Amino acid sequence: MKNLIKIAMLLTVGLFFIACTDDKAKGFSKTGKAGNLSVTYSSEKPLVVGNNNITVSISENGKAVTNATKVELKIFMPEMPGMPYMEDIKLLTPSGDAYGGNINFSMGGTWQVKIFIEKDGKKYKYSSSIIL
Ligand SMILES: [Cu+2]
Repeated sequence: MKNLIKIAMLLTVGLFFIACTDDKAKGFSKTGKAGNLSVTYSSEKPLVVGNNNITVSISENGKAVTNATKVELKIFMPEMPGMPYMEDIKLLTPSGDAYGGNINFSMGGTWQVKIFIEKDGKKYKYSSSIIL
């Protein structure tokens, strides 16, 4: 009986630990289409007001696109009553099979996200939005 209690306690502590670490590890990721390209933008950490390290991975027919000539990330918030238009634009740099860069969300709210991709002389645009 004592052993059963011990096992139950260990399991409880173990599950609690897993739940906590899982929560901390939970970053951000969103996927969509830009023409025939599949685009994912993600962050290892949850998105925050301020600086965020964003990774953009692109694939075509299930294969990673590593030869894009340009990958640009733009975030903006339209003008609102009492608030000017805000934006941040970054040219992303190749990093492994993806493209990375830093983007700054200057405040909480809904941000429009655009990713402009140029590849083999063609231009693609991915549109998304996030709520901070
Ligand atoms: Cu605003």
